[in-house]
Amino acid sequence: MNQHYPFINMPLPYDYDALEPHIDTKTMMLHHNKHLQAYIDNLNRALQPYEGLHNWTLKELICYNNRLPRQIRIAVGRNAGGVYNHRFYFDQLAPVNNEYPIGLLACAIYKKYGDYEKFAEEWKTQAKEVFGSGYVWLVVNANGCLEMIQTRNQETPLCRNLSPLLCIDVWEHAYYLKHYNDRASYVDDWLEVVDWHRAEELYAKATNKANKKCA
Ligand code: MN3
Repeated sequence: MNQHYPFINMPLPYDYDALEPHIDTKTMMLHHNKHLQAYIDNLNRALQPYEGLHNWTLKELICYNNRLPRQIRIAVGRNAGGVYNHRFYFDQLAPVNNEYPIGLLACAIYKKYGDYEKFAEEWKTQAKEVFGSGYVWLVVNANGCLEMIQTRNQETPLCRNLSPLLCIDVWEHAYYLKHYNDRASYVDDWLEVVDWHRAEELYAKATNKANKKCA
């Protein structure tokens, strides 16, 4: 359901005010109801005249962008990326109080970064380094190892043999109403509402898929 045209904006898996006081209600409403909705509307609008594309999944639209009619490649690339990235962003957040990694993912994080604080510090450094609009992702690479990567605008880590576990949206609309220009304090707040259970599930799937243990 909702895997192909016409894409619809699914309700959040929690209330708009569920991430208070870390991420404020108004930001969540605008981010989901206006920003993500606009990506969905623009994607549907670009695809509407092309019936042959109506059963393409979001991932296909992103990864096989060069097979699309030339005149909609840019629009579909940007907007399908925006839909994928925002769905991922919202789905990984949770109002529950589980602010530390768990399970095998926790082991992998501590092995690579030393401890949670060092992981968080590196995450924050990466988030601050994104120039302009974009995201930072924690991914499992083809060797089964954790890696932090940055993507610009609405580019995604899909199609690159990477399995995303977490992403932080550092477009200003994700934090400006509450945090103004203080991206670092937004990162601190974001870390309080990460759904580490979901990240751990994604990690298990990703490492099975890579079929390799990170050396
Ligand atoms: Mn956004």
